Amino acid sequence: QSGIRKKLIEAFTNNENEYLSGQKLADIAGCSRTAIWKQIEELRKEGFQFQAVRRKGYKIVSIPTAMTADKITLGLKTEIFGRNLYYYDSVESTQKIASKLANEAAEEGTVVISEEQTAGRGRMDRKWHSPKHTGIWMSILLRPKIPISKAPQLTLITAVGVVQAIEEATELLPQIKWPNDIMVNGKKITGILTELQAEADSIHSVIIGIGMNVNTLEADFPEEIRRTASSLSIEAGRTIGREELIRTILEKLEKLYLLYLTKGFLPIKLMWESYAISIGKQIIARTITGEISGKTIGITEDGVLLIEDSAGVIHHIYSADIKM
Ligand code: BT5
Repeated sequence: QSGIRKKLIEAFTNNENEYLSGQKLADIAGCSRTAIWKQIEELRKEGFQFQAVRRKGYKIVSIPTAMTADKITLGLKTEIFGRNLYYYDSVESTQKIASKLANEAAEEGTVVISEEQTAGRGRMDRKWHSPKHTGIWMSILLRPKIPISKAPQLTLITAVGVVQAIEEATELLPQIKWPNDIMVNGKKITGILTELQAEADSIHSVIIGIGMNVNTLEADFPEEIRRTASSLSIEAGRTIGREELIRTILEKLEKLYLLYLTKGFLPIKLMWESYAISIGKQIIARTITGEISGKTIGITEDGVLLIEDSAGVIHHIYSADIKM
């Protein structure tokens, strides 16, 4: 296996701008085409990116580049966010590590980043696809002194920060789909997961998870999300440096978080609304108790979505998936 792998990498690096057919690669490596195909899938999982064209074969697009904790923190202009940073090559989920750190009294602003997650998760135990070297898989530990009922605001604050960071790093115009999706050209680029540990009504810690597809290629996405997901590189047509983007996200988020702690949610609500896609649109909200369809009329001070149905009844939506 490792012999095939070595010969494959050699063949691709010696023929950088050419397509190599499965048969040609099989000849070079002295194995079957199935073995080549399997090995290419393996390399893809590790962050190698290939372009596959029918009848021509494969071309290597990029080799994986790992970040380092130093390259991320160098030049980071924050006081709290990311001052304490844990960087991993591969983990099950950065959320899991961050919540363990929270219990070990890690300080506010602690950040956990991994090149890959083998069990990345979304809301309600859904899967979050996190292939190696292609994205930003990051969790931030916060300890805000706010009541539990206000915790959903943190998802909205994060969404605003992520949008601002993407706007600074690219020419793209990202939009927020309530509550936790960042979309570009109608496709999901980033998902946010806010998890909290609390006792009675006091928050012990909040872990904010951000999963951002940065340099993911279409082929990196599993079939079931290929039509709904995209990455910054696909939409912008170029590779985006992840380290700088992480710094920008942390800087934007810290500013918004401090603004929130001193001035409350209102200034953030206004920014959030200016980025929201779904306001004023006819949608279907799928909640745990059933579906509600109607027109979105905005969010409340607490970040709750308001939907007006055809009978004019206004529904408060605390948690749902939105279909437009
Ligand atoms: C989310 O959940 O969108 C929250 C995702 C949070 C991921 C971060 S990564 C760092 C931290 N560590 C973790 O383990 N998680 C956090 P939700 O709204 O439930 O959306 C999940 C759905 O998005 C899945 O069911 C798929 O349909 C789709 N999906 C999965 N992976 C995706 C990807 N990479 N890009 C776009 N869509 C994806």
